[in-house]
Amino acid sequence: MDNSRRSFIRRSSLFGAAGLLASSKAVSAQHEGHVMPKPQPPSKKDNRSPASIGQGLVHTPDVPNLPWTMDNGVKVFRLDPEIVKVQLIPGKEMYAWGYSGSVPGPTIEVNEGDRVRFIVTNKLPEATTVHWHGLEVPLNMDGVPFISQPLIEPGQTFVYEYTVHQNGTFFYHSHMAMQEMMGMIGLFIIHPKQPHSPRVDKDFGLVLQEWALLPNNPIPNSLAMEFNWLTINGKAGPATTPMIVKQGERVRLRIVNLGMDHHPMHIHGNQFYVTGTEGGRAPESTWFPGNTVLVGVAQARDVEFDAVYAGDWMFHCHLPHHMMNQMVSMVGPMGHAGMGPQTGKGMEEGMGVIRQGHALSEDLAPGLGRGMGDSTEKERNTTNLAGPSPHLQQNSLKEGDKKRVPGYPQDMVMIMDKEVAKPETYGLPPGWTASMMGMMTLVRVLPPDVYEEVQRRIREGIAEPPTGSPAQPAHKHGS
Ligand SMILES: [Cu+2]
Repeated sequence: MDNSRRSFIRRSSLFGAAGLLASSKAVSAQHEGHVMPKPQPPSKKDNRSPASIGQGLVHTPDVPNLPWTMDNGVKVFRLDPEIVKVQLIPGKEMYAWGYSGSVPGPTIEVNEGDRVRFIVTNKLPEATTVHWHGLEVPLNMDGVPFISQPLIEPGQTFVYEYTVHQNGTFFYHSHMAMQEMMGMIGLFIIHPKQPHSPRVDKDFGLVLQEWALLPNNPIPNSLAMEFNWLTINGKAGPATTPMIVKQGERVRLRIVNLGMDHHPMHIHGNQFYVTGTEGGRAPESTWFPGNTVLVGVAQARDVEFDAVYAGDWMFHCHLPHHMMNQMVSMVGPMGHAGMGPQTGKGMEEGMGVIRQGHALSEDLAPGLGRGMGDSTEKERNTTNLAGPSPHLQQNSLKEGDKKRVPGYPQDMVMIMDKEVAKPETYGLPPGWTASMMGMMTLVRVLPPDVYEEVQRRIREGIAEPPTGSPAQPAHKHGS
């Protein structure tokens, strides 16, 4: 190996260990949502056309629906681009850009054939527009600055109005690239005039996003090509709210992706069929089974399955680096007396200050934006492993012996059961949160009695963490 190659590997920060979570502060066990006021749900009286009854309303965990009012047969929405404080997990917040108090923006849900109007008042400090991704609308409603409309300057209002004649899973987003990277996307669901068959009982919407957050900086680095926070509906595991399904129900998951990476989304314990794309419903003759669906950038994928197997089934991106939180290569002295990846860049490199070379050079590109300076000094006697963990200590080698194992250390275990407890987590086994990081959530297929109990807890707002320790579960899940 020549010198430059060796130095590349030494300096590379691609091989970081997972997750370092900062906060040990007590966090409210309430349903952790976005901080801004949430839009109210639409009123019952003029709610849905008969066509959508039986389709089930789409539920987007952790994201509100956008309310609307009727005006002479037109559904009128207010959709305001603005800055939103987002809690990725308890103890980790960022300022992203979204719509009407939510990142991703609130879910728009309408019926095929609806006339819709969007009153967009720009509350950002820079100009924007809204593009309706996949919708067949007149050019002057397409939301592309200069080509289809003037920019919406800060404080200005622009009104979009058109009739939707498609159905399926669509989305809206800013048509300014860097604004997209700041979070400006939301779901746009259109229910069909003729209900699809077979009907689904539970219909969920999931928005995949990725963020690069430098240490101690709550503002995403929209220039980054590497990402250390991966979210579903604005939450990273284990803060993603599980999807609750009664055993035997048919489930649809609608997944959209707007970011720099494609995400192979994988479900455990079930097979599904891809039943729709960003172009709408797919003919049944084209369906084929799988358990991983690649959701590419700018794509939508609908998958459906009959939830016949009771269990808490993971649904997650299978890219290993997307199954982590706050991935940084400089978490403690990984190279310290061990045989794992080398660390130890300084704060300047970490913050993107370049003294020589360029940002994409062999020396800098892998590590830019990943240094943590003062926590990486080699003489500092700390370990990557968060602990103590009874599992790790029971049959394990002595620390000195571990460090002679090539590659050690890699993964770590962190339990956040209490911090993320909410009604939807009722009955999960102690320690469940240790297996949930990044772009991960759960489809909880529950026997009727447990399902009813979770529904009761949702209605009454009861959030309790599991009791007992991971080593000695207090009770078996589902019993
Ligand atoms: Cu991914």
